[in-house]
Amino acid sequence: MKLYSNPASPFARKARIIVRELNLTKVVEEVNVDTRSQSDEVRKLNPLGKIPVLVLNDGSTIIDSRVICEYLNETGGGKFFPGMSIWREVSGRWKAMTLQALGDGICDAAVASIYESRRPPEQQSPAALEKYGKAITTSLEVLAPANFAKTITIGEIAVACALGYLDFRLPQLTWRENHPKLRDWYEIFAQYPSMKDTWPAALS
Ligand SMILES: N[C@@H](CCC(=O)N[C@@H](CS)C(=O)NCC(=O)O)C(=O)O
Repeated sequence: MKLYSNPASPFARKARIIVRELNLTKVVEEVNVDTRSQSDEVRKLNPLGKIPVLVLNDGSTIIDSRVICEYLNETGGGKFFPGMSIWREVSGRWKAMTLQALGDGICDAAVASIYESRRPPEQQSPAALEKYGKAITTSLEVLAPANFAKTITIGEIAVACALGYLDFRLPQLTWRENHPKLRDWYEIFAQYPSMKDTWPAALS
């Protein structure tokens, strides 16, 4: 399988963490692509022009990090998506999926805000930037590590990737100052080898 990704993408990072946690590194080859300079190539893989994209050995393609992560979890026999059956741990499953949606939503707002700030100053929308900023700060306020799962799920992975992305692209937010509990939780989570091995970096 080929995982088209980029070391700067917080969405691809979730999948790259799962690849490492489930020892799938020998069956999943990571291919770096740049969505800016290789946008035509990326659109051939995913009509939306976004990464990550997973291409299976038979040539079929899976898009969107949530779908890719669930496929990798199933392939590797993981437990990052609790309660796959409606008869078991149903609440755990929806909690994990909702936490993932919140972590991904922070990334959506952060990525959109970065794209907006790269536009020529006269074309930037202060209202849009304010909206993205509010989405990030309000979401951080509701993230309470006391409610996180004891066994790591896709939800905690998504939140950790979001916080890592804020450090990487929006360090001026200094999110730790207002969220000491989240800071303490992240400090421990960030020590996982799979987190260290997927630290965000700009694609050169
Ligand atoms: N919902 C998608 C979001 C993916 C996404 O926004 N990826 C960004 C990179 S961080 C991208 O490919 N952006 C290229 C573009 O929008 O042109 C997912 O979870 O996979």
